[in-house]
Amino acid sequence: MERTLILVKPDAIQRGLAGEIISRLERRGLKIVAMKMIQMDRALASKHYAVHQSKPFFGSLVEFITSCPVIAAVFEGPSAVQVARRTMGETDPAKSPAGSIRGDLAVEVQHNLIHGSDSPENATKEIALFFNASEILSYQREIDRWAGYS
Ligand code: D4T
Repeated sequence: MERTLILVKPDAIQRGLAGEIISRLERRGLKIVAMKMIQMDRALASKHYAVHQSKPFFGSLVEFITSCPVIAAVFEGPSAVQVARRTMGETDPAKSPAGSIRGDLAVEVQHNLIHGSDSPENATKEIALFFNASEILSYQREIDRWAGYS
């Protein structure tokens, strides 16, 4: 079982696509184990995107991600990182296959609707940036029992 950090970005919130995006990840089979709406500040955005600090798009990326509230969530499931990334599509929506979130709903790289961790190691670090351990609630055992798996 793996966990990944998902951010539903400001463009998705403004366009009213949060439900659609969360729903696609849920329908794929990932379970929500934590979720909150937050206004990211520059400090958090800079930490989250530290790897891009030297890139020319860093400034506008931080402006964008702090421009309005985002939904931060932790999704859990087998190979959650890869499953979420495949469901999202490529970083550049223009290169994303139809059927993916970005391939169906976005056209430009900065406004690509959603963030998902790119490795289990980064997922652990990113989840710790946004959530305390006590905010992550796993209902998996109850869900499995309800579904007759245990
Ligand atoms: P995030 O991190 O938002 O899930 O995106 P990805 O993991 O898919 O892609 P990334 O880390 O390479 O890029 C982070 C973020 O920067 C924006 N971006 C990216 C941009 O505005 N201009 C660019 O040229 C690139 C490559 C989009 C996502």
